[in-house]
Amino acid sequence: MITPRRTTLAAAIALAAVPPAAAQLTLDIQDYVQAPVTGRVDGAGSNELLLARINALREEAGGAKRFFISDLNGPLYVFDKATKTFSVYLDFNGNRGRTGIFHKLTIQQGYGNGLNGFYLDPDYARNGKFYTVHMEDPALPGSNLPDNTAFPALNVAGYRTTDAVRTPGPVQTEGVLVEWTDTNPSNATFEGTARELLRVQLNTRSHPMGDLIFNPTARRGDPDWRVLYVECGDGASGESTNVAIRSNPQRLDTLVGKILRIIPDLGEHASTSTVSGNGRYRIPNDNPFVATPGARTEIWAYGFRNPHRLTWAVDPAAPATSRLIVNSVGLHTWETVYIVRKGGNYGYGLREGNQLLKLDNQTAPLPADDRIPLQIGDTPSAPLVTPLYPVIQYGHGPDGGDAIGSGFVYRGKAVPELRGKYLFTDLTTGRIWWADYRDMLAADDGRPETLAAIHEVSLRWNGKTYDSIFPVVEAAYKARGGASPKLPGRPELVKGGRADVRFSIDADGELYLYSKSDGVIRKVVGATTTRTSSNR
Ligand SMILES: [Ca+2]
Ligand SMILES: [Ca+2]
Repeated sequence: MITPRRTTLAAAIALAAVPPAAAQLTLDIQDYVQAPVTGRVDGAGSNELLLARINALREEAGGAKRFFISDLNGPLYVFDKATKTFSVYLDFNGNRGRTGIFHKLTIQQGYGNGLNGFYLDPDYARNGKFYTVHMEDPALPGSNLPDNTAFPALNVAGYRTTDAVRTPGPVQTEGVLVEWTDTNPSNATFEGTARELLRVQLNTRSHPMGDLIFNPTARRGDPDWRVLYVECGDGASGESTNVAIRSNPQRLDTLVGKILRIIPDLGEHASTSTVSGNGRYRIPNDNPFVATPGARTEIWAYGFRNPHRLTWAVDPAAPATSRLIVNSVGLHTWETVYIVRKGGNYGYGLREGNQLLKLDNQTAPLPADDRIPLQIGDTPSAPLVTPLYPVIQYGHGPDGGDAIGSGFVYRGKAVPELRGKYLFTDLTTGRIWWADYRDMLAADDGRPETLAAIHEVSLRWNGKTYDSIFPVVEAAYKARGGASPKLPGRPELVKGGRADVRFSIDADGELYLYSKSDGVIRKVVGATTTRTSSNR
């Protein structure tokens, strides 16, 4: 029997999937720079055949001369904008036969393994600090201490690892959060020290730990100043047929399937926080579970599958509407964007998108009593909490995509057409959509059936217009010598291969697109809106 609520939900999904005829937005994109090839052009292997696994582009506050660009395969570059040259700032890849820092870095399998996360301290220009997350395979040979042979200015004396935070079930990898302090932040080389802050066990190579972000609106003296948000994927536990680990994203005594909030610098906010159990960072007193017995106090929000991209949406004209936004890759049905609330339970692996996720990993309508028991340890307990739902979702298949990439609310000056719009990518198809940020705020209403409408973007590159960036990436992959007949990626994906494209922003809020498949960074340089009589 179909309840009225289900009818409403179905209608809402249909509306979200097919927005009414609207203006067509076309982005003008230009090639910006090609990253050095760190993969293999011969088309062999899995991750190896991605030409350069660019995974972050960051710029220091007030910066104008350089970017920091990371490649999952190991290098962290300083990129000189004037000369368009890459300098290796650090190389994390110390696998057998490589000269980088970490012998146990794992890069071969799992889309997000390697140097996963990188973010500059908001005060980097003065304190030289930045933070990285990389993935280690404990079974790989060698020490898990950093090796400074190739980077002798990295002082490793006194570096100590931390005990990995236990995750129930088998362990394949560990996510490692490290704080780096460069004693001279103004040059393109690293000289200084490093400090391991946190090490988290993950059940598989999928859905790792990775993205990091500071609140860009926080200023010295604010509670969020230099407070770091870290996302940790569920290690594929939430879809596991092993019921012993399936509840890991819901369990408040684990760090997987969570967004964490910590104060990395032990000297910051000392009077309003406590030192973590491992003594390496601080826990803000206003974290939501500091008073919950048995809960990990680092947790800010929970119940995620692969919340691999974090961004702060900032409207300079309305700072109070700033929100932390997370994009999470779905299982079989829904790709999602969430507005992150303190202490929120985002439902996975008991919900996917705005639906119930059953033990057989199929989705179904929400139950009449839409509440989930709090879980600490093996057994669910009281109290019951109502999960929070996406503000954007799109389905898998020809009308949608496969795996959501990153997104940003545009706050730059160069392309006024984009102001107030949240633009995001689908990793595999290379499709790009936008949503009105006000619609996203409105959809953050506790009602699963209300979602922000999304509108597909077309792209203009080298004088031609495209429905997605996929053919642009494919052409560049081939032009750079890539020999694989199809872009890398599994055949069940919509187009057979992955454009693997994500947005990033510079310090001015201008948008860039980067792809692992072709290793090219492109810039959004303009946009036009044309009125259409029907949606494409
Ligand atoms: Ca330096
Ligand atoms: Ca809603």
